[in-house]
Amino acid sequence: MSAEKKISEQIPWTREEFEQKLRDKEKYYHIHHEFHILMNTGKLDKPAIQGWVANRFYYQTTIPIKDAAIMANCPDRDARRKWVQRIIDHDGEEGDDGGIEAWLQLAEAVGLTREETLSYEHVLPGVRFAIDAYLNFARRAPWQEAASSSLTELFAPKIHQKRLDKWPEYYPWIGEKGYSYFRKRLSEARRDVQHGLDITLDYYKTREEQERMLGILQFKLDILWTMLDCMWMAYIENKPPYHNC
Ligand code: AHQ
Repeated sequence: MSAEKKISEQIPWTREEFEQKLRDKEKYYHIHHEFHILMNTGKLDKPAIQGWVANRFYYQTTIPIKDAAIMANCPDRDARRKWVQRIIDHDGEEGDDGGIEAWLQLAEAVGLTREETLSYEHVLPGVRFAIDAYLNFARRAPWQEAASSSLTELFAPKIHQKRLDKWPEYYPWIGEKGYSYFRKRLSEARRDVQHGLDITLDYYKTREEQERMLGILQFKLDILWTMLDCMWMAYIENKPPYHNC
């Protein structure tokens, strides 16, 4: 390797360059997965929408547990004061039933019962493995690494807006109460991303550490993409695990 190339690979990116490297990962975001493309062009049938809602419920209920794992590893009081809001956003508090309840409203709005959604009976094995991998990473990783893995949400407001824009036209059978979760996340995701970015841009100092962060973000992008691969097999190919056994 030439001396110039080796040195250039050691110079840390500036905060602006590092942030741009993170944002350049948008091309791998699951909004580009064919399952979401079918969803947002009105080509999913009701069982596929119901399957997505039921499987994503396991993701939604895992998020606050993941965030509590980050809190448990975080000795920084100021960071915890901000991070705790994520748990409240999902679990709710007096006067606000929170995101998990809003997702149950979405489940009922697409024709699922609360009971079958809460039972996780529709959760596909691969979806469970992907989500459990995220939780287990957050439990073991340094809290800053786990915090920065949430930065796939850099790209989330656009995907929530797309559902709000497209679903009423393509899926008029979905009840209005199903939309509150997506509306709620538009502002919450933007606030979360600002805090996650501050932690990330401060924590990773050397070029090697910054490159590691890109790998962590890719790991989380892989989780989101893999979840939809499993749903594609089950609800588009109609080949869920053991379909032919
Ligand atoms: O509804 C979502 C949510 O609450 C979160 C928290 C955050 C995290 O901590 O990893 N990520 C996330 C995401 C949510 N919705 C996903 C979607 O497609 O609706 C996107 C997902 C993310 O981008 O990580």
